[in-house]
Amino acid sequence: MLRALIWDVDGTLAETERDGHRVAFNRAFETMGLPWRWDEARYGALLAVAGGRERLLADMATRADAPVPTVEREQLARRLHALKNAIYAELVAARAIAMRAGVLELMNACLARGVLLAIATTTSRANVEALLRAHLGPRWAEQFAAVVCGEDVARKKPHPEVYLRTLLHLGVPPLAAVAVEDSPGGAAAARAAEVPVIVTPSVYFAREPIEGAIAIGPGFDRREAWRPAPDPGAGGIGLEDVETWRASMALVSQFP
Ligand code: XBP
Ligand code: MG
Repeated sequence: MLRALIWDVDGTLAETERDGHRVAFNRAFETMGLPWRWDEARYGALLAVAGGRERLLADMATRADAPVPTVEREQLARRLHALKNAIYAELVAARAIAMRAGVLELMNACLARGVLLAIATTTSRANVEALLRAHLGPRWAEQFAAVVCGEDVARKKPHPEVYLRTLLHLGVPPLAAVAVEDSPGGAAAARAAEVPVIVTPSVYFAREPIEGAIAIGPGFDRREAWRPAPDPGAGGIGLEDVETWRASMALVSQFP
C-alpha cells in the first residue's frame, strides 16, 4: 500500500526555475552592480548544476570578469545567493508563481486518505517555506511528515541522500513511497534511493531524456498523454492511478 508521496519542489510544485530563481538571480546581479544576466537558455544549461550557490560558481568559472581568487569568488557567490533567495521569497510571497495544476488536489487527496506527504528538495529551506506559505498558508508545515532541504544534505541530487533522509524521517521503506520529480537529475536521485518515481517534466526538461520512471506525464490535472496510460476516466490523476503505477512498476522513459 502507498504510505507516502514525496514531492520535489522546483519545477515539480511550480515553474520556480524559469519564473522565480532565474528572475531573482538576475535582479541580484543588477542590485550588486554586476553586468551578468542569465537568459532562459543559459539558465537551462546551468540547471545541470544542482544548488543555486553551486550554479553561481559554475557560471563564474566560465567568466573572465569574475573574481580570480577562490575565496573572493566563494564570498561573492554566498552574497549573491543570499540576495537571490531574499528576492525569490518576495516574488513567491506576492504569489507571482502559481502551483502547477493538479498538485494541490493530489496533496489534498493524500491528506484525506492518510497517505503521508513529504518534501525532498535541493533548494534552500527558506525558499520552500516561502512558496508553501504563499500557497498553503502559515500552517503549511503541519501537512508534511518530513521536509528535507538543501541544507540538510552533504550531496545534492542526483545523489540519493535527500531521499534516504526523507525515508528515515518518515519511517517508510522506499517501495511504500512514490516520489514526484520534474527533471532527469531528480528522477535519478529517487531511483538511486529505490523510490519509484513519477515525472511531470517542467519546461526546461520537456525534451530531456528521462529514464526509469513508473509514469511520465504532462501534469496531474489531466489524464491524457501519460505513459503508462491511466484507466479511462474524467478529471485529473488521482491516488488510485498513483497506486496502480506503483503496484505495476512498469518502467517508462520520456520518449516512447
Ligand atoms: C532545484 C535546485 C535548486 C534551485 C535553487 O532543486 O537545484 O538549486 O534551483 O535553489 P529541486 P537554491 O528541484 O530539488 O527542488 O538557490 O536554494 O539552491
Ligand atoms: Mg526539480
